[in-house]
Amino acid sequence: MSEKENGGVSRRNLLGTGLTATLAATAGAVAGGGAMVVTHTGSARAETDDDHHKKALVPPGKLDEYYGFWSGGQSGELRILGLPSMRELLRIPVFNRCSATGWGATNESLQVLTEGLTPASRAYLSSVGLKTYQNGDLHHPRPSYTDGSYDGRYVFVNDKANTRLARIRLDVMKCDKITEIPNAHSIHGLRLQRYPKTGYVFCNGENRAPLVNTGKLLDEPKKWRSVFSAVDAETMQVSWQVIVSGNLDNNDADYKGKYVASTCYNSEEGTTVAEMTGSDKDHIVVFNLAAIEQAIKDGKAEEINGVKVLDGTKTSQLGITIYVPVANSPHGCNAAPDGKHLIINGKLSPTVTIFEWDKFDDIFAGKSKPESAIVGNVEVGLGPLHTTFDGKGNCYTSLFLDSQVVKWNLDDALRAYKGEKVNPIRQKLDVHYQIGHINATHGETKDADGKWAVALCKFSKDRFLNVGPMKPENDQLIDISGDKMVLVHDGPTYSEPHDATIIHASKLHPKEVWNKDDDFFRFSKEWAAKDGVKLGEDNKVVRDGDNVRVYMTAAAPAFGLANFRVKKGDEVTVFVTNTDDVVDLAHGFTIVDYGIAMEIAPQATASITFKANKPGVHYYYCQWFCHALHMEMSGQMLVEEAGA
Ligand code: CUK
Ligand code: CUA
Repeated sequence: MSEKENGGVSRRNLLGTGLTATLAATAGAVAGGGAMVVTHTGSARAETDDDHHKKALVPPGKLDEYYGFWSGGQSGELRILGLPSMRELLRIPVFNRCSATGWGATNESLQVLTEGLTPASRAYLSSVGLKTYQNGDLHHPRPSYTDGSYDGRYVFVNDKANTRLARIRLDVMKCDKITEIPNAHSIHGLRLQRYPKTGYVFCNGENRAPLVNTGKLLDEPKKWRSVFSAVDAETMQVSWQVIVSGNLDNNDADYKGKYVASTCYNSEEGTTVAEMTGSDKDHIVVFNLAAIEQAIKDGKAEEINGVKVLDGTKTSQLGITIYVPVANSPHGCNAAPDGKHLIINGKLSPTVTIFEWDKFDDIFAGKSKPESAIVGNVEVGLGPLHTTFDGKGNCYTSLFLDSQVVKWNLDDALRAYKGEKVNPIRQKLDVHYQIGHINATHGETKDADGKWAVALCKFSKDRFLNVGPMKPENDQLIDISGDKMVLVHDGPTYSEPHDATIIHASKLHPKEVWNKDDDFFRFSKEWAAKDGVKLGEDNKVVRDGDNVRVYMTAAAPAFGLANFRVKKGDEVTVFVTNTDDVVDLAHGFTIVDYGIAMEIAPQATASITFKANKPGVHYYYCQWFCHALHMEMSGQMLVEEAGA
């Protein structure tokens, strides 16, 4: 590395960073010069931007300190990034179809994708020749909690496009449950119960629609409803729902397990932009969990589509919700890690409004007015969307219109609201461009550690090579560990991360290989049991009328069956078990000219069902490079003409 590439940083400081490559280069230079000049160690020097870039550098072979769970937006997938390197580590297909893994085509994935559909959707999909939806719009990945800390069990994600909630198992990084939420329309805001644990998953039905939505009330939008849902995190069944006035955008839960709050940008209950932004006030709605559970027990709920639904509108007498007016069109809703405060982001208003959770006690008890929960209001800049936290009393709010992140101090904001002459604003940092979410390391837990924040920018414009009219998004990494925020990395991403949550690597311990008896393989296990076949041992073709079940192993570099023979018109299910017990030794199974492909990770079984309607010799091959003889890992499906 030349002196110029070092950016003028002295040898002493390079040593201080502890980068082995640099160290070696420096040692060489020292030896060449014939003198040991490692002096001044420990002397103070202001950090430069260059130092920050180096902090984010993860040299080859070194591991990241954090896992980031990245929303894939309209791509429908979840992604795992390593931080601070911002390297993409894995894509987890959820609502999308995946060519590599066969997600959406394998029986295992179809079980997950279909079992939670509502009867109405199942009927609709089958009428158009589909088993499940082919797309999704995944905005909010949220890891499960125990007592306000990440517990490493699951990540939950919403589907705004097709009103679903999905769960990803963190031990194997696979989606294992998807539930379509009845009575709601478009799940947007999604947050989890923090205390005592997750518990409930809170899902905001963003759009107002007729309840029940079967073709009536088409021209009476005032009678349409937005519905809030609580889903049981273990069973993934809807526990209860609450009808609200207005609509539901983003939500968050407190740290005591008592309340959930949600923003509403359409208190007008309009259907056009002009109507929805007509009034200069909207509101937040606060849900009282104990009161809701009591009302359900007391039989106050109406059962709609198999779910207990309560009236939580402004005119309800149940005492389960309160409505607090805030400035027009609020968006983000973020519980601070101090456990006491809730930040509502103004969007159309250049302000954030601070609430104190405990004040809701007296409001629900009828002892004080809803507005009494407001304990601060800060003018932060234009287009505040979301806020994250460093655990040291500072808040970081994204400003969509200003393309900035504003750092402000919570205590100072509370004091300023009481009339003291303090300015809570600490710094504004340009980001590129039009930032949506911002999220800091552990910022949504009581373990917020104030190290890094990611700014998820909607526009990248000129930040990357021009790739035509569609540009990548730009996820920027910000060092928030010092007094000043410093931008350290530009990260192009595919459409469209709305949000990300970041977990320290010490919190997660994914398996290296599958447990071959995992319940994820229940489809294959059940069929194998019926057919008297030992998965992973037997290689066998079972004919059962027109149904043919082909069981085979995959052990590098060969499939257990060199070929199998079926007849045109047969319904064929191929079960492949990867018997290799070696880290990272995945196999695949692709049938040429049949549109069939799936992944089989170490010790996994995957299966896929199709009609053998095309006679001929069709090679199957392993599409995951697994061995020096990977190219040879193939066989033939021989499809006879019917009656042959
Ligand atoms: S929302 Cu996209 S920027 Cu769906 Cu969390 Cu705010
Ligand atoms: Cu097995 Cu490539």
